Amino acid sequence: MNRRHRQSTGKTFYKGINVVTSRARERLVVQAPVSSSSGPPRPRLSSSGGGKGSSDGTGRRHHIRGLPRGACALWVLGLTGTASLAIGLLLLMIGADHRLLMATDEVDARVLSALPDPPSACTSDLRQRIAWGVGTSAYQIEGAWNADGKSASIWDTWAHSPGKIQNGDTGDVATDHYHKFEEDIKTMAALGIKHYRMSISWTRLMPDGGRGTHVSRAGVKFYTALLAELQAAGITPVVTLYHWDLPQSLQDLYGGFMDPQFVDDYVYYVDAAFRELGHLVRHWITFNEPMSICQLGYGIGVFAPGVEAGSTGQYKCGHHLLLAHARAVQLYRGKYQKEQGGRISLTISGHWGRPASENSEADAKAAEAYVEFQVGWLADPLFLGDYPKAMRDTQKGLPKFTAEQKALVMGSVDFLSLNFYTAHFVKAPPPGAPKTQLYEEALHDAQGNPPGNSSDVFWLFDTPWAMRKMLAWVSKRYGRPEVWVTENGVPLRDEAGLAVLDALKDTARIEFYRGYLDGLCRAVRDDGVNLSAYFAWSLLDNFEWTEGYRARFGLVAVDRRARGLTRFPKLSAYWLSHHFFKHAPAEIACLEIKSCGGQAHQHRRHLAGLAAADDER
Ligand code: PNW
Repeated sequence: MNRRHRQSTGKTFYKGINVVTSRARERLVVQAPVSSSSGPPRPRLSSSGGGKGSSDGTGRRHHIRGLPRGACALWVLGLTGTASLAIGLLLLMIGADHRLLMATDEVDARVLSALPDPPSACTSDLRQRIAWGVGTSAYQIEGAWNADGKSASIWDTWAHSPGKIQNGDTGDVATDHYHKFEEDIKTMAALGIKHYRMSISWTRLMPDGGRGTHVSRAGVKFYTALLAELQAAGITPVVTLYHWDLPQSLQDLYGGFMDPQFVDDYVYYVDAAFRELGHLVRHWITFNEPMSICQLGYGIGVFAPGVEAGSTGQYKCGHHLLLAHARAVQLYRGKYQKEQGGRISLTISGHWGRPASENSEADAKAAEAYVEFQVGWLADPLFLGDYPKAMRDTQKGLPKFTAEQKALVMGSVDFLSLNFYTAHFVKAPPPGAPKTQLYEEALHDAQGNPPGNSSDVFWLFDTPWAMRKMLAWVSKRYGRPEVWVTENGVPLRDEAGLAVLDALKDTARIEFYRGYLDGLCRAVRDDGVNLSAYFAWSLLDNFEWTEGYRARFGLVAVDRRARGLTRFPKLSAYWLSHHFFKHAPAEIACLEIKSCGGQAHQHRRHLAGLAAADDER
């Protein structure tokens, strides 16, 4: 994260970087329905004001009978250009929504010809071997912020404070997943999605937050219904216990993550989650992105709760977070793991560091330190037992682990969960910089070029090559652990502000996934990375933190202008569905048994193909 990060309503928000690709500007014209009737919208679709030249004299050449989802299915046809795929996907869609009816001769040839490439050849083998899924988080999608006894989290408070979020957006309603979860699960099932990373809202499950407080029956009822519905749809949940929505009461009481008391409150909360919901969950994540929580929330203060305590605050927060994580894992392993048969990890994040000058050794050294300071800060204690030496040697505010704490933290993940989005440039610190500064982060090189095409958030560039580098780095540093990529995705530069149906032909997002998945595949094939799972971020266009609803990471668009927050799968959803989601094995299991870490678990038995055969031998 760059220090220049400001809340996006601020003047320093990065604008004016290049548009992702010109392809993203291509747009289909969606026309009003031929006959208007009451009920849901029934759009017509054409590549360029279609409907003018009707082939059958009815003016219905491009008409899609049925709901807006019909428009998407039409693109699926074009995506592959093969009738068999079209029929397969149509059956899939029809199975999910009997109202969808269409015929192949209604497909506009111009739509067919404008569709993007298949994935790289490398991925054809990988796609059956690892789990593919999508991710969301509670505050970003649920809404119902104060329904049924839920209390305020720090993000409710932050979003309700004027000037913190672009456009004054809040998560009060979000995508209304609280009321629409059944529909969202149907959409996932229709797309062949078998793995879903979601989070639990602490204040929905335990409104008063801390030790000794009650568990909300309404909260348990909601998550039980959601998890049961997923199970019925054959979708495996991966559940994050904390995706940034700390109870406001704990922030008020003692400053949240800044106080060691946080550890006991967190453990009390997760105990309730394991007890109440553990029979429906076999994959747990304790915290999402400690880097974002601690640096943005307690270091520079641009995210809730907005504490500006600098690097000392950031490190203190990270320390308590790691201890809370390790205690939660200890609890899970001791009390629940045997009976529930699940696994647990913590989601790490970090940008790749690219030396600003390829030939500068000083920049290369700085770039290495940059990755160590982001990823190593939180992952080294989990795998190697302490903070990176470079940090211990230079960072005064970095707390020290006792021997007992080191033992507790080390080995406290059953696999490595990594969110990965982008690379930034890194330079050697300028002359005269303090000894504590080992690098300088930059969004441009000396020639003013960004590390890749820009997106709709200032910090994310399209750098597919960096996926491979980052995976290879963590794999090497931590001795080839089992790795899951738990987030990866992009908001397109010119997607913001588009009417929802105009945003569905997101070919630039397909190109993004195409590139990153090739990088991912090469990391497995050429660098021996032991990958088990990949989750695209995100299922839905949702509340993108300080960006509000402007930046859209979704595979499925949500029409915020229409009543009902209607969902419309984008072209990228169909592309990922066809090429990846529907090939995923039902279980998430380690690709190479011999190098799987963590506990012995039955997941290993479910391995398809090569890895299982290897294990038998
Ligand atoms: C992550 N940065 O957030 C979160 O896990 C998601 O909830 C979020 O929607 C997604 O990535 C996309 O942003 C980040 O400034 C937010 O570098 C900001 C940064 C990184 C990750």
